[in-house]
Amino acid sequence: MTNTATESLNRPIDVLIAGPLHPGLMQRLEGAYATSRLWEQSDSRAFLSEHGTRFEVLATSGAIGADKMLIESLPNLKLIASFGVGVDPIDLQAAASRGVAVTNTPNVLNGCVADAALGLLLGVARRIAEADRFIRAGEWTTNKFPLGTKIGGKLCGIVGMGGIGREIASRVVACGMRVAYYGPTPKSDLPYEYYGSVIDLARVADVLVLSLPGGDKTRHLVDGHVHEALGPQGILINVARGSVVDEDALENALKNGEIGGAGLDVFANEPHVPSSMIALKNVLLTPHIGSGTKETREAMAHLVFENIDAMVRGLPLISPV
Ligand code: 8YV
Repeated sequence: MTNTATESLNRPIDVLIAGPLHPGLMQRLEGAYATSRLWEQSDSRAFLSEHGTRFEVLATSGAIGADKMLIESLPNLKLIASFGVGVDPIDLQAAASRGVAVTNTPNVLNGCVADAALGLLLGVARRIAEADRFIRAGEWTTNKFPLGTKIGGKLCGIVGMGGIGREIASRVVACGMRVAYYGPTPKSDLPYEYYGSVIDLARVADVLVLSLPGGDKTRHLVDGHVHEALGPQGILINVARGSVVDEDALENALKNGEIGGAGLDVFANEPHVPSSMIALKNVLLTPHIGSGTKETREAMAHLVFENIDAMVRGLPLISPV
């Protein structure tokens, strides 16, 4: 437990850090507040029952989350400040029923997640990782590398047209693609064609890019029927959440040539990726790096800190969920 001088606040406050966060954020929190690192406690349950009443703020992330048990073991909790835009591992209902506010880090990561989606799209269509392996294996001197797929002129179907989806749209348009999208409601300010179901969008799309929130409502939204609709030349890109895709069905679709290829940054059981998926040639895999640039992670860390600071000062939260 560290009790240190405060950076900029009106009253002492205890912050519980749920798990290892961005190092700069932890340093800043530990400099400004009385903090405890939950994951370093030898018996976290015993720690929470002894000290749970102290904490008004829980700092967590979209990977670590906050379940009902944790929220209920902090009776004076006022704010869950999460690092990341996705809040699917946070029990929002448990937080709301206890009057606990939740903040996340939207918008600051839109550009980098969209860059990662475009990288995966080009990587799959132009077989970039495969081409790199081809040279390293010394194959160029004896073989011709197989042709890729042109993305210009093709239709990119975006599932989830929030801040990230919009950034993906502008990037693929710059590559000469056409755009259509699916989401809960059409957006009147966008020139792209709207589809009322994922399967209808998959039928017309050459590439389907997933940039929607995870959680119960979107679980396995992309199943075997959607793969079939996307078709044998189709490419699936997922920068959203692994839970959105039926991973077994996707593996079968890739194996049987029901879809052409996939670029995946997120998985059902991170950080574990099934070895059967790793063995497939027509899939490009990255370890959840969508927001993973120094600049964006710093901006996310700053926003977490600013939300906590706003709560402490009694000011409106900057990015409430
Ligand atoms: C983060 C993310 O890597 O923002 C999100 O929802 O998935 C990523 O930006 C993650 O949440 C941080 O742990």
